[in-house]
Amino acid sequence: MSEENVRPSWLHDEALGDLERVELLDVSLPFVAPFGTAVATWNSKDALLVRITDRGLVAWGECVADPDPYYASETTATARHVIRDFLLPELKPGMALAALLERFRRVRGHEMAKAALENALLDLIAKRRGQPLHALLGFQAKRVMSGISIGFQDDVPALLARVEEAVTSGYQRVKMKIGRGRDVEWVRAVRARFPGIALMADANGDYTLADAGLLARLDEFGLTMIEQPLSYHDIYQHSLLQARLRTPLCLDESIHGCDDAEAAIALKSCRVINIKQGRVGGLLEAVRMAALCARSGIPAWSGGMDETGIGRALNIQLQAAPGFTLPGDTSETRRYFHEDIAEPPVTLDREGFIAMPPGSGIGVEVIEARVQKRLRGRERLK
Ligand code: OSB
Ligand code: MG
Repeated sequence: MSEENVRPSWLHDEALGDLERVELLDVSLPFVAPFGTAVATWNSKDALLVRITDRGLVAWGECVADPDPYYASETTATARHVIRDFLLPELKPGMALAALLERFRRVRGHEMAKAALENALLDLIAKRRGQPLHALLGFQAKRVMSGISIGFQDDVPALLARVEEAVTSGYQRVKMKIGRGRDVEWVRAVRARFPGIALMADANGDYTLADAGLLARLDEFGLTMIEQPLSYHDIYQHSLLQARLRTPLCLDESIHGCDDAEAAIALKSCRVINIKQGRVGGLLEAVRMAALCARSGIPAWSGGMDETGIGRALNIQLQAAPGFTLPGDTSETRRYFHEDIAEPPVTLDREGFIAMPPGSGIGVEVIEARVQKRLRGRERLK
């Protein structure tokens, strides 16, 4: 929350009420091209959506978990289980959102499940008030910076072509994936061809401390940061690695909330933090993390999980919060999908910025007919 708005009534006092209908929808949207990382290659976005209907309003949340546990331990199936059997049953008619979130604390972990439900409820509250989410959270609309995350390509020429396309499109920062055997020479080739661009590399946890010497060879390329070089659950070893590198490290997978961020900052495990609202338990924790980073002098940016238009809109609304000082993984819709489930699509303006979506709540309109077309399963919880 913004400082002047720390105890808003919509959060602490107003009852969410007896919601008419809550559903979980499984959708599968084919990607324009496969997305390859050190841990997996995904051909489609298979997402679990939360859909709430109440008194003429429809609110949405998107769980960022994948069907597999390769990026994170949560999956769409564990999120369904936790939302259905542990989170939603805590919601009682007289309860305000803050009280519900307090009950969520009893459930250990499962931040992606919590985020999906919290975000859908925030969308509902914002729509009831006729406000966009950034305004509900206390922030002014602004254009947000753009960045692109380019997955593994078959060879260096293909990678250079993708980077070229990104630079021409106006993206303000380019991220490339690295991993064992696809690192120093790949980065060298991109840097040689594009000496001036803001370039970073994401290893998705593919290395160990024994690779410190190899990772130090990346120092000569002036990367803005190396993201998550070591294990997905490590904070301490990253501090040892950071001490041996000139290039700033950025943590992604290891950070599940403000406590982890505080530990990483105190240990000097990283100099930058990737805030994914879906990975840290929702928009409210993400806003608190951005404020923590700002207070600590740690630049932060909004990561992505190849979301549909719903999650993408949430990530854009979030970036109205101060603290997001670097371009994130917020890219145009057409890079991911031939046809998304929400309108309008995300596009870059002439200076490479992205506008807040126009409507209330998440700000985009979910096209139910397109959801229907991509639907793989539907479960009514309430
Ligand atoms: O590590 O940041 C990551 C996508 C899926 C899972 C993990 C990651 C990513 C990305 C792409 O890098 C981000 C995006 O374009 O939404
Ligand atoms: Mg990452």
